[in-house]
Amino acid sequence: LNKRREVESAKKRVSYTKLEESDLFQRDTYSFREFLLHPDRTGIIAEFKRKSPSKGIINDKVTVKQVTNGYDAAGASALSVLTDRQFFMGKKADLIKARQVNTIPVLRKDFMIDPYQIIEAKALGADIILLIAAILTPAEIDQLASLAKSIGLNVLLEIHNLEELERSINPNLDAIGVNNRNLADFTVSVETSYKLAEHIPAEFLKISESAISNPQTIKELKKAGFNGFLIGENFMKQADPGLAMME
Ligand code: IGP
Repeated sequence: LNKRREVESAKKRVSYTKLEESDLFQRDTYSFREFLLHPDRTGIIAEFKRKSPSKGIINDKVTVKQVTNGYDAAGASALSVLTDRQFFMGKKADLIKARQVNTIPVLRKDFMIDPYQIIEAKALGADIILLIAAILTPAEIDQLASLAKSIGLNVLLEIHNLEELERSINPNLDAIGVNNRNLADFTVSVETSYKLAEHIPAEFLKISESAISNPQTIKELKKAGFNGFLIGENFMKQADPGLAMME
């Protein structure tokens, strides 16, 4: 068993080294803050998502290049790309593609639970990683966030209630995202964002995630102090998501 463990950890070291030597890993990442607060950008983090557990297939007829170039042209501050295959029909190649054909920050949208995924995220071209408070202990969040910061990645922590916010907050985070969708039962309410806004300390960027479907909501979220708006389905369900964002 010990021998076996040695072999496994040697293998892991080799694959870590390979990731760290890749060109994408070596690049300097974009600053999430700079693009979110840029006066010529909308604050929208526009998502490429073919399928979701709550909606099934949303759009499987568009390409990463077509959609993300459209989002950039429409003023997106960042792109969000799902890499989870099982629930979202995403793949790692989607993230690499989004990075190669755009010059704005890209968020790796996945369920990150292991340091390996953080190293891998950078090697796939991500600028931002997502940590979900509901599935991680405060110690795990601290460990993953500090690893991410040490290699230049921006960290977005997703929360759904006050308890998750209070137990998870730490100085290695850049942004706090309030998910308006309850991952336990898929119900949505933008009220969740309004309720939690005042509890997020001023040094963190404030993001509202999910179920945002019109410009009026964005206006109101801005008034409540939000800097970023993560939008997926509302754009992706259109034949031309980039054009839908423009309108
Ligand atoms: C986008 P919507 O309702 O605009 O498609 O939501 C985004 O917030 C949602 O995809 C999301 C998500 C997540 C997906 C939020 N948190 C965590 C996967 C994992």
